[in-house]
Amino acid sequence: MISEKVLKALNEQVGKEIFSSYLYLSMATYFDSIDLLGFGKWMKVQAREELGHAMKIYEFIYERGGRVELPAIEKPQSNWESPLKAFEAAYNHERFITESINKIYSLAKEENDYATQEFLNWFVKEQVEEEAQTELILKKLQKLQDSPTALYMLDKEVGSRG
Ligand code: OFO
Repeated sequence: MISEKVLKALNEQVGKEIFSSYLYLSMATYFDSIDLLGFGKWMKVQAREELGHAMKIYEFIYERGGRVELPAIEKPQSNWESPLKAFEAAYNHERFITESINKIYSLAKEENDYATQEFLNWFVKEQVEEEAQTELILKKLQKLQDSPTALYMLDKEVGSRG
């Protein structure tokens, strides 16, 4: 059986992952609206991945005999000043999610909840990837220096994400 504290934190994390999905879908609408369809596609793939993260936690809660209670999801930002600003926001959001996963990990440790620690190992690794991939695109955007041709090329590159 899972402790109340860990259950509450995992439920909140389900909400955070769904919000991540919502935020990236909102970023997709922004990119599509400025005809950067490659970035738009990248964000749609990311939005789906985030729902997958939420569902992973959902299933774990039930496996441990808990019950999922979905929190309210806030309205995500819908416009950004530039593609660079959108990716800055995505990168910062991933750092926030990493911190949130780490906090649940610490809590599970305090509660001697070995199963949750083991489960969260996947997320700890995944967050390294999530931060690295958004940071890489962010760095590339920082180097563009307003070149429309370079932005077009980068749009093509990120749009090749499957
Ligand atoms: Fe779920 O990793 Fe991004 O937010």
